[in-house]
Amino acid sequence: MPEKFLGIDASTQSLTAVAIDCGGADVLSESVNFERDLPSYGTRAGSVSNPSNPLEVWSYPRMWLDALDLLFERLSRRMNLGEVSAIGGSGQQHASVWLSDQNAFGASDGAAKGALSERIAKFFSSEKSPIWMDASTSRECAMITSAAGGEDYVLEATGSIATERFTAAQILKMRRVNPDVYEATKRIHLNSSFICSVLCGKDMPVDLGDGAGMNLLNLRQNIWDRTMLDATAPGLEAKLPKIDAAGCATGKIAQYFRRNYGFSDGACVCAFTGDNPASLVGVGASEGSNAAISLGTSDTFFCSNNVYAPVANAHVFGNPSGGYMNLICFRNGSLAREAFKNELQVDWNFFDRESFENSVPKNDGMFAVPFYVPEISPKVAAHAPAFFGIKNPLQDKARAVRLFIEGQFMNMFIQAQRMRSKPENIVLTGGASGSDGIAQTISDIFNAPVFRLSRTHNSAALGAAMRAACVAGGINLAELENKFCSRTLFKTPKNPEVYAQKLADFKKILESLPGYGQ
Ligand code: XUL
Repeated sequence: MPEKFLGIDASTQSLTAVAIDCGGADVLSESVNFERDLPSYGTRAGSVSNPSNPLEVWSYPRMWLDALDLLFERLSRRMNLGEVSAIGGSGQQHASVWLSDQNAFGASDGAAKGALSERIAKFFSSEKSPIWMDASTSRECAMITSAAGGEDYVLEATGSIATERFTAAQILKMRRVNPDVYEATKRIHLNSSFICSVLCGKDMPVDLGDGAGMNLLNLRQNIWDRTMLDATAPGLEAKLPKIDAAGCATGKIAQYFRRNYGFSDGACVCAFTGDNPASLVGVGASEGSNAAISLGTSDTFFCSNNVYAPVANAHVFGNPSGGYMNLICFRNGSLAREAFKNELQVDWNFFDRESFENSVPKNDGMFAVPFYVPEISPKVAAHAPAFFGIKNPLQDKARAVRLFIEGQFMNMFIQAQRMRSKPENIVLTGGASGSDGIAQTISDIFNAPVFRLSRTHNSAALGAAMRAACVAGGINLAELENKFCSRTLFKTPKNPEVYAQKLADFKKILESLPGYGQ
């Protein structure tokens, strides 16, 4: 019975491996930080932005290759890589890698340790990879939408409206701005399928989880969408990898990794996915009515969903465990909470706990729209929080905090409902997930128990390792979740009835905001 599996997550800032031992429940992690460990590339937290146009953001695929060597070098000092049965993986979504030859990956054969980047970089038709932080393609989004026959078509076919960071807009921009690069390119990989192909020494497919982040994949039929291909660039289909529609494509690990890091001949590599779909698996939420809320710089809501229900300003991706996943990003997350805490001149203890102990949830006609910057979910113009039904909000600080947090999560609930998502369990992750007040408010608004993970690992890399154990090791997902994603109950609903009416009123307020949905 195969027991050891490796998950690799190629995120924006680092390359992380998580090894799981399904014999017991041991987990080992190792990571390479791009900025700290590979300073010669001059990235800040793994990316570079154009000083004369900060909307343009890229990274270097060559750096990712150097990181792969460094990661395996470090990992091989801590474990016997020969015992790994299969590798799964994930990558930051949307990033594209531009290659002049689809057979480039065989070039690692026979190379000595550390020579991966030198062998493969020769085949880059662009040394840069535009990444998800790039927002410079509004014009291309408008062009694609118009050529495809309108926003409704793009949304219905691909699960998202044309979106700046998505790969189609980045491809059209490359074709417009650097037509020579577009012409010279024979293969456009995603970060995920690129790293997977390197590990296999041959061209590997994209999966439905990451492929859905391109605005090119028809999510009803699981094929490249003819209309979207034509709306993006001529001859595009021939430049794209195949699609792993069944979610079970595997290859054998390339000779380079066997020879230099001791992987066994039989070790296989499963098609990689996006970091968000892999995280859905890694937090144990890819099956059943589970949702995860990640409270970070921006807040993210994601859940599995058997229904295909795309809406503007949220995304549908393939779920690695089958069906779909929904992802909604909220720009006004932790940064907004911090700005409001500073405005009130209170500390985190007051913001996270005391304010909730000194106020009660009430359906009293008082509301806060908690947006410091224009929000994307829903699309509204905003530059400061707005209060309704309360005259001097800043004088009752405890109530003001409660209203602010209620506003954030009533909005999240309303947006999730639009995607027909009504989770029965919620897993909280990220920096603010320890806040009692926030967790209780979420539990009341969603009328669902809120859990925290018992152990914290890189959830994308863990999810990728679990995928390898399922796909290549034939191990049951429920068994893996029991071992690696155990959760503890944090809060249960106490006041759900207060929010039933409050939510309906808050929805009307949102819809009346300037620029709503435009
Ligand atoms: C999702 C997105 C980000 C990246 C981060 O659409 O752009 O979450 O996947 O790596």
